[in-house]
Amino acid sequence: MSKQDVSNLKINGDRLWDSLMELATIGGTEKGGVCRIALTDLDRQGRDLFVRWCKEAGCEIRVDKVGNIFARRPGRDNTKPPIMTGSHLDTQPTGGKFDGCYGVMAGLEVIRALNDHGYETEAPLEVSVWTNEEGCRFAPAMTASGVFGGVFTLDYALSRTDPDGVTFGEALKQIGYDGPEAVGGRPVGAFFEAHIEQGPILEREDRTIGVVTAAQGQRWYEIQWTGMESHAGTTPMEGRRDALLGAALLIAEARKIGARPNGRSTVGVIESKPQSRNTIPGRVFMTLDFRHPDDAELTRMDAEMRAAAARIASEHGLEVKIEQIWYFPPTPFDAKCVAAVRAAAEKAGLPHMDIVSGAGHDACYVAKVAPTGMIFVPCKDGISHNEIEDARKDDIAAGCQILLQAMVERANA
Ligand code: HGY
Ligand code: MN
Ligand code: MN
Ligand code: MN
Repeated sequence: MSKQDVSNLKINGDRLWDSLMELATIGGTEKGGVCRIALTDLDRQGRDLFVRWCKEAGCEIRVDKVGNIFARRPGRDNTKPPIMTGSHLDTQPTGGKFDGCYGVMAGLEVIRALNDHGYETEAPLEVSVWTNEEGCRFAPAMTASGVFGGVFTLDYALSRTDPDGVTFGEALKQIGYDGPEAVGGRPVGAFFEAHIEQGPILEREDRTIGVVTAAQGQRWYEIQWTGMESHAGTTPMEGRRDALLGAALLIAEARKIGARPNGRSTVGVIESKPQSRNTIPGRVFMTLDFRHPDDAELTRMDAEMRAAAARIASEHGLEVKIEQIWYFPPTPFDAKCVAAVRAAAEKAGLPHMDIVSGAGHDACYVAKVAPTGMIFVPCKDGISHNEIEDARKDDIAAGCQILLQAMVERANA
C-alpha cells in the first residue's frame, strides 16, 4: 500500500456525527441526553453496537477480564506494539452524547477512514472502550483503565460494589463482557484519547483544538456524620446533635476550600437518615470531590477539610468519619505525544492552545504504561455531565482528523 501523505487521509465528519447520534439513542433521555450507566443492559447494548461496527470495519475484537474492549486493525508489521486510541461508553445519570462516546467513535472513524483510503499503517492500531470510567455506579472512576495501568488490582476492581451491593464482577458477568484476556501487561506504542473539554476555556478562547498537557489531581472522600435522632419539637436548639447540620457546615467549608485559584470542590451525594420531617437526623452520608493541578495544594485542601470537620464535630457533639476512597495525582502527558497533537493542529491550520484537563480520563491511567496524549475539542457553553451537553459537528470532525494524523504518524514512526 502506498504511504500517502497522511494529510490526504480525510475522515468523514458526517459518518462520525451520524454514528455518535445513533449511539446516543441507546439510553437516550427526553431532554436529549444519555443515561447509560456502567455495566447495565444499556451499557451492553452500546458495547454490542460498537463491536458490530468494528467487525464491519474488519477489526479483530478482544475483551479483557474487566470488560475493556480492544478493536484491532492489523498493520504491515504486527509484531510492533499497537498505537491505541479510545475512551468510554458509560455515562453519568444525566450524561450527554459526547463525554466518552466521542473518543470511542472518533477512534472508529479513524479506522473507517483508513479503510476508505486503502491505507495500511506500519504498526497495528487499536480502538479501546474502557469500563466504568465515570465512577458513578462503582467508585472510583476509571476503574478498568486503572487496572490496565497497574494502579488497581483485578480483585480490587471486580470487588467494587454499587449502592445495591452488586459487585463490578457480577455486573460484568450479567452483561456478558467478562472477557478472557489478561488486563494490561502488554506493550502499547502510544495512546491518544479524543474528548470534549467539558469546560468553557476552548470555546471562550475560540480554539478548535486543546493540546492537553496534563490532568489535574483528584481526591474523593466518603464522609459519615453521626449525631442523635431526636424529636424536632421537644429538643431544644442548644445541645442538639444534628448530623445534617454538621454535613451542611462542612459543605460550606469545602466550598471555601475549593474556591482557591484552580481549586475545585463538589459534594455530589448526600443522604440523611431517618428521612423524617420531624426527627433530627442522626446519620448523614456525603461524598466530597476535591481537585487541583498542584499536588501540594491538593494536600493542603485535604488538611484544611479534615481540620474543619473535626472542629464542626466537636462544636456540635457529632462523630465524623472521613474515608479517602481515591487519590489521583496530577498527571502530565508524554511530551512527544503532546508535541504530535500540537504539530498536527498547526499543520491543519487549526486554532489551538495548551490546556490542563479539569476532568479525569482513562488516558490518565493508560499514561502509566504507555506514552499518552489527549486531544480536546470545545463543547457548548463548556457544559458536560448534563443532558444538554452539545458540541459543533465541525469541531468533532477536526478533533478526529488530528487524532488520525497523530496515530498514523506514530504508527509509521
Ligand atoms: O470525574 C471525572 O473527572 C470524569 O468524568 N470521570
Ligand atoms: Mn469522559
Ligand atoms: Mn465524565
Ligand atoms: Mn501553535
